[in-house]
Amino acid sequence: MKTKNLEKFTEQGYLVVKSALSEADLSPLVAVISEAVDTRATELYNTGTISNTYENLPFERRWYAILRACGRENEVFGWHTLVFSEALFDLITHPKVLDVLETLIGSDIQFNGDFWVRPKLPNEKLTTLPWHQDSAYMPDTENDTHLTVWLPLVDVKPENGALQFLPGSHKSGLQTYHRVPGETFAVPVLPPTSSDSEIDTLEMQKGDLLVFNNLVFHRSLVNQSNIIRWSTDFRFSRTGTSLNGLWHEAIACPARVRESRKCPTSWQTWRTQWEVSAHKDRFL
Ligand SMILES: O=C(O)CCC(=O)C(=O)O
Repeated sequence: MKTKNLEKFTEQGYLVVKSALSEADLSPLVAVISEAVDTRATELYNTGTISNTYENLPFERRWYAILRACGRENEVFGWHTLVFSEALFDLITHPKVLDVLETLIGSDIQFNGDFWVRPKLPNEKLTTLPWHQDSAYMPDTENDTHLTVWLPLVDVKPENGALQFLPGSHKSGLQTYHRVPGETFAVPVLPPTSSDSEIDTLEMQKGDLLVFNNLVFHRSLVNQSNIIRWSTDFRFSRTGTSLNGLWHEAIACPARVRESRKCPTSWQTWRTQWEVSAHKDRFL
């Protein structure tokens, strides 16, 4: 499994591991998100902004119903502070997640501090991301390996905002990017040339794990369904890889050490790092 994973990842720049996590592994984070939604619904109800808290709607529908009732369908790129929790830490440092990473980068692994929970709303422009390489948005990272672990919290199909990849596109290195008026994200000056047949559209079930590197081209399709495509993602690298003053460096921590193959960082330690950093004031 180790060699096969590595071969595929080296060739493609990404890898999907089916059924890597169980319902029980994911449910504590889903509970944290649901609680954040419930808190916000109660606040909006108490201020008279909404007349229904939609508490009977399922996870994949409730937040969208609340936003629609407020007249605010376009929300934010992702949630950060709202989901900061022990459940999140436990998932980031979950042995099943780190076991997959270990097959790719060895057993000295650092969590880079970068995490998001993404409520990708129906027909939302902000979260419909163009072709990009992550190093385009992470200065001075292109000569190192930075891995994103991406976990769907609902089943993902092309209709509800799947990710697409261009296999092997990492091999040409980081392209030049520029800003286009009206676009939120910088885009490659020369967009990747590929016929549609080369594009890999990833259908994923809840429990599957996707890992991709910082140079592979990928994009996020528009969510054309009427449910929220909830997902979460975290970034990692080999311990000691420079984070070059990246915005999340202050909440980076060791996630696995070779000797014990255990996580040497406790939730309490990570929470203290968070509390002294400016992160909680920076993002939703
Ligand atoms: O979750 C998404 O829709 C986009 C994720 C992505 O492109 C990234 O993490 O670089």
